[in-house]
Amino acid sequence: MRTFVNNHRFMMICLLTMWLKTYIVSKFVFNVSTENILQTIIFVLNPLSFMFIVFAFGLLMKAHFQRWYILTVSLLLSIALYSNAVYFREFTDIITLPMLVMSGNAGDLSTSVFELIRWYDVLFFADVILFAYLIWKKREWLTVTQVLYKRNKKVILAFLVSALVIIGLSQVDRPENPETMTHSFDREWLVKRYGLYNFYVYDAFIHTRTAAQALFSEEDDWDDIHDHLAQHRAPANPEMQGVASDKNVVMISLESIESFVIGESINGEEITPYLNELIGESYYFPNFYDQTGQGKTSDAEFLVNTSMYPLGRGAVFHTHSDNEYMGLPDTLRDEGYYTAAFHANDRTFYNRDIMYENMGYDDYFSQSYYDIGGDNTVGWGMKDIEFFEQSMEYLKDFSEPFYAKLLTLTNHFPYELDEEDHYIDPYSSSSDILNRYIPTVRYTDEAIKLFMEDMKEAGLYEETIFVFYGDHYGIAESHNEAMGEFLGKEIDVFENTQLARVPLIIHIPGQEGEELDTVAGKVDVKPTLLNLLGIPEWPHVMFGTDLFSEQREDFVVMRNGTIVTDDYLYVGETCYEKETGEPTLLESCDAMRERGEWEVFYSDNIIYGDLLRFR
Ligand code: GP9
Ligand code: MN
Repeated sequence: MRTFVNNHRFMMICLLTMWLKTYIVSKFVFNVSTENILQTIIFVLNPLSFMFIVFAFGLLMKAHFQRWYILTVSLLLSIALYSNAVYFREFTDIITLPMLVMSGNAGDLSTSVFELIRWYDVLFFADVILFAYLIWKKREWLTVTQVLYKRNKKVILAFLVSALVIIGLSQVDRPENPETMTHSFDREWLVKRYGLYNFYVYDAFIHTRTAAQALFSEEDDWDDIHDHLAQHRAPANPEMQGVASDKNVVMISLESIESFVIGESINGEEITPYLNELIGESYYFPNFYDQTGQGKTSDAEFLVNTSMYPLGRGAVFHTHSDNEYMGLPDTLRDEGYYTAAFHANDRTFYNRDIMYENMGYDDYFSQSYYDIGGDNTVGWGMKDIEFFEQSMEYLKDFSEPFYAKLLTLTNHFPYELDEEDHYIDPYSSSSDILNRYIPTVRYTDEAIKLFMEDMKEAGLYEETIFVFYGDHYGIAESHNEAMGEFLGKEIDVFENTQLARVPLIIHIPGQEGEELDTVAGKVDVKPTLLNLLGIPEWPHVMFGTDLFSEQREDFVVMRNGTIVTDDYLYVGETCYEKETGEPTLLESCDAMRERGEWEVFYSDNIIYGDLLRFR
């Protein structure tokens, strides 16, 4: 043992430092808590299993290569740790492999990323910098020796066996019902159980498996899916059928707007005065939950246009843009509509250029269609008011009926806005993000008001139905303390789930509207719209149900595995009674959990298998 250490000082030092660093970061940054001593031991040892294998492989290399290999491995592991630490700070999620292809979006992300970086982050790399320095200065002392497998099998085997023992150990402490499908999208759970590095091994496995799925899928795969859909199908409301036949459809994605701002005031000033007024004469859904995954805005677009679930890993716009879909724009085009999307961002962002065409948009009015510059930009890009003004110039000339999808941008994290555009003062709480969020939401509200006035002026208002939806959460869980100050109550699991609600407003000029408290999500938008427009559901494959249906079950499943019905909440393997907010028997949630798991499972299967090509 001693000779081994003497011969491999460099490897031993790197291994021990990386292990310690991984433990500290995983424990404190990812906020992992363990429930018993066995879990703690597993958690502490976990990173070693991966590192033993990777470092053992290095031992076989010639000394010169080995030195660089160890340094590179340490650097790569540090990068993995650091990027996840930064991402987790705001989004309380782990970066998955398909998200790496999204890094093409990095240029536009810069405003968001800078907000998350701290000067002391350089400490994440202090050890690697030190190693590099030592290699240069203390090369003699930092021994590196090649291990010849033929002569020293035992050394290599010892490493591999130790790794296997650790992996085996993490299987000992299994929960009662280990392989629920929920776990495959509970990344925090996976990291706690298997460690960050092994998570990537698992993620790579899932990646390959799902990539292969399209090759082996066949028409028969539909049978079970049809059965599932038929079982939960609720007929659309006949009274609402066709009430908006041949009207134009304007759908507006409200960037990061959550339901908690609706109807709220600060110092007597409403945060969303226009939306509040509009809700008074619209159908409003206060129990409408965010079902997006890592593809955020684009996942929301996917949901409302396909009535299928976005994926649990990465953005479906990125990973499956070649698939066959039955997009809402496509359907409307068949009905004689002209279809267009408006968004003042680069056309390739989120692969929209490809996905929009795939889903059936005739045109995409992206960044280059707008006059952008001077003082009409802030944060991520063009300010909403100008965006709507300039969009209107195109929209006015559209042939009717049309389906126009407009995506706002100003209310995007980190919620920057010039003083002169503040229609309300920032909030004052412990979170700058929440404080700044209030004026940017208010600004978008103003932009919507002006747009609606323009629609009236252009004579288009009466002939159009409007759908507004909050695309996804705006204030991440990491700001729950400030959210507690805002709402004047503690944010427990129940309240946290309620905060996953985003507004859905369906405005049909000439109709009074009403508030409908059905529990729902974006997956329900497409069937609802089809019915309002008088378009038959068949042959559309839809996981949602008409929001006006008398027979619809109150039900929503989110991509983090949370499920909500009228009576229960199922969150993180606990079943809560909604009325009391208290945990109750897990059995009470069995039926909804089963439905939820199959829902996303089948939807994922359609996407991974590209099953719509068989239709
Ligand atoms: C980018 C915009 C914002 O074009 O839609 O995307 P997000 O970061 O909210 O997913
Ligand atoms: Mn968004």
